[in-house]
Amino acid sequence: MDSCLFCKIIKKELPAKFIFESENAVAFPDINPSAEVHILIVPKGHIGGVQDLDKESGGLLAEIYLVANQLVKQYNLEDSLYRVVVNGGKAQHVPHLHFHLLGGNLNKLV
Ligand code: DGP
Repeated sequence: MDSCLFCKIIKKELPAKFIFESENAVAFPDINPSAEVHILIVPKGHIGGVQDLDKESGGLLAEIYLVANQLVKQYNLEDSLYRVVVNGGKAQHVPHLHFHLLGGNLNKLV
């Protein structure tokens, strides 16, 4: 979607340091981190939010959680604290589905 911030990042029209990239997803650090590790895992295709998922979304969701699995290991979060958080509705500020991977000091919620 032309006006979407995360679509622009995915198309590399706006800067972000990709930690992970595959055919269907990217991961990059949150610009305003709420924890020591705060990474956004974002499907490349434009999906507004959880409310836009359907029965066809299962494969993509599995892929997203396998990216989270890989990053949890990469950042040694298994024995630390971590959360995978998805905001929606008025709690979601960027209207392109994304998964926050938060690790380390989890005092603040996103
Ligand atoms: P949410 O409230 O779940 O929609 O969170 C959106 C997150 O996106 C928020 O934690 C800040 C982050 N964010 C917003 N704009 C940018 C950006 O231009 N670059 C990066 N890396 N993160 C961004």
